[in-house]
Amino acid sequence: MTASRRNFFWSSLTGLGASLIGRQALAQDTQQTPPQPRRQGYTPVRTLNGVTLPYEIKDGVKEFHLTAEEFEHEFAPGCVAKCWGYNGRTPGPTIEAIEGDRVRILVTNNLKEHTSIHWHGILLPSGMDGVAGLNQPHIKPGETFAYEFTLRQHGTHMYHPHADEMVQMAVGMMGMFIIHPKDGEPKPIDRDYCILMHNWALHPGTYRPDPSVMQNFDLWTFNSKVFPAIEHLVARSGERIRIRVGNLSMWNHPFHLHGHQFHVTGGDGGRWPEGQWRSEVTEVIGVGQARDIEFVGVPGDWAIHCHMSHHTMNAMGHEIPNTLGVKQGDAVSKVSALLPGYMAMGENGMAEHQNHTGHMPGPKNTLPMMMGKGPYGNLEMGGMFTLIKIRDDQAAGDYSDPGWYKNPQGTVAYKVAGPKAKSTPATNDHSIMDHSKMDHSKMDHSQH
Ligand SMILES: [Cu+2]
Repeated sequence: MTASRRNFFWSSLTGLGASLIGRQALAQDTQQTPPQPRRQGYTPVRTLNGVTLPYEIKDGVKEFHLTAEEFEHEFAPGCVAKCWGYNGRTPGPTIEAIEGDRVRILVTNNLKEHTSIHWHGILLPSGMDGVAGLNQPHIKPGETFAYEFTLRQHGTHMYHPHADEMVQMAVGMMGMFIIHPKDGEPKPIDRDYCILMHNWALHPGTYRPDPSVMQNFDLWTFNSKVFPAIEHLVARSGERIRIRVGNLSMWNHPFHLHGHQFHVTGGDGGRWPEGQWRSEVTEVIGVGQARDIEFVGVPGDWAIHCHMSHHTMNAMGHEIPNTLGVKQGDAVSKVSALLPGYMAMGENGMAEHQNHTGHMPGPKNTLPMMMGKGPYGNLEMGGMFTLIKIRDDQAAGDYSDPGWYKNPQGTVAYKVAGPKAKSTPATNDHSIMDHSKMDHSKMDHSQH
């Protein structure tokens, strides 16, 4: 991307408002994940916005089938790209199995170049490790290869190509491979979620992720979706919740959960003995690592996000003039007349930008930097951000959206003083109501 194009906040300006990314769009996506009852002594993993790969048992072997192919992927309504992945999706379907299983994974290559799959973190014979040229011949277009091995471990693992890896991963080829312990777990898990983190150089107005970018990415994703198109996590108060987080992006991500102290309980190396668990609120998930966090649910709506603040934004300019504290007067409108879609950083910050989406024209096929609405106003987030909604009355196994949390009376931050009559308002925000005078404990936020 050229420097001049980087000088614009393209992303803030798209004509697509956050309002379009409403509940209906989210609900459709949610339906892709079928209800998953507890079976075989473990709680099946739920892949946000994704699916689990079905299998057939043939001669005692669990046989899975992955097809590498190109397809159109939607990061959020209004932003699609030609991506590569498996079985028509990125990340590919989650492979789920049990320690001791013998698995056979058939891999068909429907790409126009060769590929292979490396089973990241899995103990197996050298010839099954998937590094094309080293462990096996490349899988050429139209060919199907079989990988077959016995699972000798449990834990949170990943899969990805090891042929033209930089390109193939940059455009979406990756997935998770979860192995449950054969004898169950001492502290059983009630909700088991998995998230695969990635980054994409999908420059505004383009339709193919750019594999050459090393640092300045446009989209930061959980399971190849950006907030607010990322499914919420849901749980019942007191349930034991695990989130398995893998990272196949180009950055390390400090994964942060609000409202709880979690334990880091394992990852690539399986579930650690309890004496090795660490109490944390943020865990850095390094590139190529997987980490499991576990916690007991506390009622509320709690944010879950990467703590690199640029990773909770959607596409933005990286070489923009910093105008914080600078009175710009009518300069912006004068520049806008010459350069449609121009916007500078605001004098008082950037929060006002979310309100411009929807009524200012922007480039095609990108997303506003800041999106999402909550019961009290704009969330001003994007990228690697979602919520966990924990409720006292959420039925076991029910993953439906319970609506916004009804805070008990007297437990919401409240205003005690306002600006003096003559001072300048801090923002020209025209969409946020003054919620401070309302008693939210009696409101039903599920209708928002
Ligand atoms: Cu991050």
